[in-house]
Formats: sequence, structure tokens, C-alpha cells
Amino acid sequence: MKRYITTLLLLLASAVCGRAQESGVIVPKYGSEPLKINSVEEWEQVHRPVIMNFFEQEVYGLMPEGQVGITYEVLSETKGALEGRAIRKEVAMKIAGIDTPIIILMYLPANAKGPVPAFLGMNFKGNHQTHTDPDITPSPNAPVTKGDPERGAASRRWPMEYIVENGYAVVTFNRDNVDPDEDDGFKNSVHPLFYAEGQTYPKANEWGTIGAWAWSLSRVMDYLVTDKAIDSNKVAVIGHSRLGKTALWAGATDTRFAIAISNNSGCGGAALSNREVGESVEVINRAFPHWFCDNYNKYRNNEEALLVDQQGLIALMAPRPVYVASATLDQWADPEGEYLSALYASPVYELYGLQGLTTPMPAPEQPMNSGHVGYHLRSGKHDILIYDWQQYIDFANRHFGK
Ligand code: GTR
Repeated sequence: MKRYITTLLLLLASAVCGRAQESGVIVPKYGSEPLKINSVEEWEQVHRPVIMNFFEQEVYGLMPEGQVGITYEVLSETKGALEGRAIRKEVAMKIAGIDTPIIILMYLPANAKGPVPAFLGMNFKGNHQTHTDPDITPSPNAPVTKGDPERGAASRRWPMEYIVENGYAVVTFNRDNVDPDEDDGFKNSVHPLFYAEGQTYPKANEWGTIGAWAWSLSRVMDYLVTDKAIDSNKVAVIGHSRLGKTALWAGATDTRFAIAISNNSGCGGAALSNREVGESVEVINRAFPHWFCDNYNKYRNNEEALLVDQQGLIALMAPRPVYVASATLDQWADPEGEYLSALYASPVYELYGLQGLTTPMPAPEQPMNSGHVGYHLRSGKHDILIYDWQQYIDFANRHFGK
């Protein structure tokens, strides 16, 4: 195992140095500092590939190159939902080799004059938890979700009426139907569909659960580009907490996402790891061994060894807009570390002539949303609430020209 890890490290180092030599650019250890890059060209040709390679090999794991058969079937499309404000649409995404279809729930603004922009994000415990609407098909139960989750139980997190009234579609599906959120050896997930012959577990540099969730967001995006009701150039990928980590990774790996929004994503998401505040790389890997790739374990109590901290993940969105949000009582997610990460990614946006963050961390309820890197700190707990959505819609309105 040790020899394997050493070989991997050598391979990574030679890939990095190889690219650097070709371009004549010395690749630094980026660490937990602002990203100082000389030009867009250097960013795109040297640093972005090196940083992407690092996150793929060492943090979230590589997504599979192969493809599986996926079909999409519109199950229903109903006008008059949400008291006349919306069209409710349900689409079954069937992945060959997975028994249970993933049901994509969509609310589209009623009376839209053309294709609309959308927010796409996974939900934690089922589509029917996102709203009390009695006609939402319950997401098939996942092994980790005990009992039948109550209809509408998570509706505070999904202000559907507000979102559609602002002219946006909401698109959501249950993460557990892609890969249940438990350390079950990936038995019930999409991972085995891509194993090489004889393989029974992802390799040390292959995707974990966050990788699989991000992959599934891209597979839903594959559907959205075919749906005439959606303006697929204006899809914001969004997620709260572990799903915020996932939204950032989805935005990094799939440039079709026009905006990425991280709500209280914390460690392994927006927050810098090398600060010893809140959750650490050690604690997250112990509690959730399935989220990241096995290589990430090398950085437990060893964060200074990271080639780049999480500001690198945020910068992978550039020049597309990115938004990071924290909550005052969410110290576990290290609000200041989340802010600093967005601040340290900002110089990359500035290379493109775009406005990033430049000032100290703002006070609560003082959103910074005028540039391409947005940030706000909300008073209160770890959650995603109407206040957060109001900021995201403001931010999306600016970038989508609404
Ligand atoms: C916590 C975990 C965090 C965060 C959160 C959530 O238990 O430590 O990294 O992701 O869960 O997803 O709500």
C-alpha cells in the first residue's frame, strides 16, 4: 500500500513538473494562500490542470471515463401546481444496472415566455420532503433513510413558490438514490457499474460518494440540455453542507454549470482545511470514510502537505461566477475559513478582469454579491433558508441578466 502511494505521488509530481517544464512555468506549492498567477494563459494551461489533477487524484477521486446507458422518461407534467404558480414535472432517470429509477422533480414557473434559468440541487431525504405538495411522488426509500420521511419536512430549505415567482425553475432529486450516504463499500451505488474486471472497490484515486453525487448532477444536466423549458446555459448548481461540497465539485468538473453555489459547505467544501478550526480532514475522513477518495487520508493531521487548499477548488469555477455562504452559528464549517477561501480564489477572477472579493469578511446580513465571487454570512444555524435563497437569486439575476 505504501509503495502504491509513493508511486502515485511520484506520478502526480512528474505530471505537474512535466506540464510546468513544457510551459516554462514553475508550479508552486499553492498552500493556503491567495492564488497568485500571472496570466489567464498560465492559469488555463498550467495551473488549472495541475490543481484539477490534484483534486481528482487526492481529494474527490477521478470520475469514471466510461459511460453507462441512461434514459430519461417524463412521468408527468402538470399545470396549476403550487396554487397556479408552477408546472410540476417529474422525470425518471434510469441508469442501466441500477434497479430504482432516480426521479427528478421540477417546478417550472407558470406562464414562462420561453426557456427559464434553473437551480439544480440534490435533496437529502426525498423529493416529497421538499414541499407539502401532495402530488410529489415520494422518492424511493434509500437504505440509510429509516422510515418514510415526512412530506414537506425540509420545505423551509426549498422555498419553491419564491423561486418560481422569480422566474427560475427548481430541479431536485434524492442523493441517496444515486449513492446512499453510508459507508457500505459502495454496494448500493453507481460505483460498481464502472469497475474494471475483477475490481470490487474504487482505487485510491477513484471517486467516492461526493464524486458520484457530482457525477449524477452532470447526468441530470444531460437531461436539462434537452428540455426546451430550460435555458441550459443558465443552470446554477447548488447544495447545502455535504451537498455544497458536491455542488462545488460538480461546478469544477462540468463547465456547463453557469454558477456554483456552496451553502455552509465547510470542510472538504469551501472552507480552508489548514486552519484547525471546526471540522478537520482527520475528523471528516473518520466520520465519513466514503465521501472522498482513499488518497485524501494522507492529509489527516497533515494539511500542510496539501498542494493547494480549498481556494483551489473555488478557483476551478473561474471565470464562471461562484457563491459561498456561511452562517454565524455554524462554527463546525468555519465561516471565516469559507470566506478566506473565496477571497484567496479571487485573484484568478481578477486575471479575467472580473471582480472578486478584496475586502475583509463582512458582518452578518451584508452580502457581497456585486462581482463574480459572491459571499454572505447569515445569522443563525447551519441550514439553507429563505434569506440564503434571496441572495442566490439576486446573484443569479445579475449574471443571467434578469
Ligand atoms: C456534518 C459534517 C459536515 C457537513 C454536515 C452536513 O456531520 O461533519 O461536513 O457536511 O454534516 O452535511 O450537514
